[in-house]
Amino acid sequence: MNNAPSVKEQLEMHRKMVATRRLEEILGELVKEGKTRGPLHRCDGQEAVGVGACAALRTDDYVCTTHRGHHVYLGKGMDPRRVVAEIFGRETGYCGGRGGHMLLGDAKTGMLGGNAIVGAGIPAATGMAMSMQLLGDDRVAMAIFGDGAAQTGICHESMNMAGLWRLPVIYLLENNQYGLTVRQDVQSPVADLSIRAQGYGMPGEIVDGNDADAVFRAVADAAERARRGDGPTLIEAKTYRLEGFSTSDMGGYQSDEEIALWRERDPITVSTITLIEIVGADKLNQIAVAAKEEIQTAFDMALADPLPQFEIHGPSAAYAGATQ
Ligand SMILES: Cc1ncc(C[n+]2csc(CCOP(=O)(O)OP(=O)(O)O)c2C)c(N)n1
Ligand SMILES: [Mg+2]
Repeated sequence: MNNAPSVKEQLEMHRKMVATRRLEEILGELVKEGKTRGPLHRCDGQEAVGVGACAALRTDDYVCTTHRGHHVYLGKGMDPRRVVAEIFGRETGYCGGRGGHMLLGDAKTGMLGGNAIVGAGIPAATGMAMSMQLLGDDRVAMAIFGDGAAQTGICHESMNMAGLWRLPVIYLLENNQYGLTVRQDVQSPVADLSIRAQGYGMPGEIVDGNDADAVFRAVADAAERARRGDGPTLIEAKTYRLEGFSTSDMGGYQSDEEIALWRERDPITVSTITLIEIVGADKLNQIAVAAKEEIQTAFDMALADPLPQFEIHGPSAAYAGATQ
């Protein structure tokens, strides 16, 4: 199959990766200043997975992601201002400020949810694919999930069912090498989790998760297969979590050499090297400046937005106004 992205699509992926990185950087700064509630899970280094995968799908295709989903939110076309507003609990956020950074969703862009329950997006996307099959339409569902989530029982049950019923679902395993502080080789007896696909009667493949073009091609091929009724695919995107598990991670379990090696293969560097040959440095620079400005504006606007008003009834009313 020949589903390579066009130059226009490559540039749009580059823009969204730069925007996601800036979002993560600003969030990191605000966490240090104590301006967020609770820790956040940053996706620095993994942008090519969410952005590349969503670029290969249609708006009406459904995607479920994880607790580390900012690249997927922007990748699927959500408005950065409303994403930031949700992270900061504002009324203008996608879920009226009730969801927070792990639980954003938006039916219009087909982003049917991040999820704080590890592995929970896998059966959700499988069920969505089942409804698409029953409705007889040509949409696909995609679950993006981590290497830790791949070890859950529900992952096995979902893939088994999808293989049996040839559901139009794409399982995109975002293997960032760690589940919390546990390395993947301590979690699993096999190095390449994609080989499990054979046991579910579906194709399995490994892609370079730091190369947005490679992720795009693999997901576009899988979507084509699913739309013509040939069932699910398991794609394992090998990548790396550059900023630790969460903003409260004390570190110490990832070696400096390992981090340095992956920093050299930063997805934005990979995409810059490809695109500089095609469009030149000036054009890329303009795209980066505009993307960063868009994110700064999103923060400026969202943080000025109002908090939701709650009416508290019953016994909790006694605590209304208590500081947290
Ligand atoms: C069902 C469930 N079990 C445990 C947790 C606690 N937990 C949160 S993230 C995480 C690790 C997830 O690892 P992985 O799937 O590889 O995702 P990553 O954080 O690497 O993106 C765990 C165990 C949880 N949120 N939900
Ligand atoms: Mg992981």
